[in-house]
Amino acid sequence: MRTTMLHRLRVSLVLGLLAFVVLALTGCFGGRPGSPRALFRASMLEGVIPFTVGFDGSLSFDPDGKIVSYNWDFGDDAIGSGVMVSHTFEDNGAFLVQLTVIDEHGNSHSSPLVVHALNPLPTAAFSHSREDVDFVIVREAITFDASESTDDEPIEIYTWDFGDGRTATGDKVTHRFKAKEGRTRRIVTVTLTVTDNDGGEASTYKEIEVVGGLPCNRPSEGGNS
Ligand SMILES: [Ca+2]
Repeated sequence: MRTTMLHRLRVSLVLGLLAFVVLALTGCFGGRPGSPRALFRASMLEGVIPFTVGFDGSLSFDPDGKIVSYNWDFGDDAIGSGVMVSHTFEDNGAFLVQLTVIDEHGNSHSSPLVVHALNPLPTAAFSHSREDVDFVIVREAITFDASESTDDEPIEIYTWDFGDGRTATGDKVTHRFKAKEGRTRRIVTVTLTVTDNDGGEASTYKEIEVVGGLPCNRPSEGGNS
């Protein structure tokens, strides 16, 4: 009798375990019965534009059937289809990429993932009209030209600091360094800062020797020139 009871207990345990496995395989634990699951990975989650990301949706599965379509929304008005796709992000921003899988019964499921597309920063560079000599003369009109600066899109703001308390804006500006009493040679630092349309900034500077002082018995020059 004892052997029969043990046998029944074993059979019950085996049947219970089998039922558990079947339920797990059919996805009947949690979630909507019959729904597929969208799962995917990306080759990278962040990059400087333009950059291409590979997406792999092969981790997706359907517990009681098969997935018949893989649809991608890249979050930047572009879409795609297929188990494995790639997409090039051309604009900077945070993009919500979504994979939607559909099974043969029309059940669907979506999963999201965020890709960060970064703005390329500008580079700042300038020259001036007296590069041919090592110095500039006071009150001489010097042209500063920032057109060597670069960015992936047109630079929006050029800001100059002439190191003498005065500033200016514009890609090409003219500046006259004032004379200072008692100083016939001095070094000024001219700084250019460029700002792109996404707020990205870059700066560069040059040290320039300014030669010439005030004529005798003349006070320091004032006002802008
Ligand atoms: Ca830029």
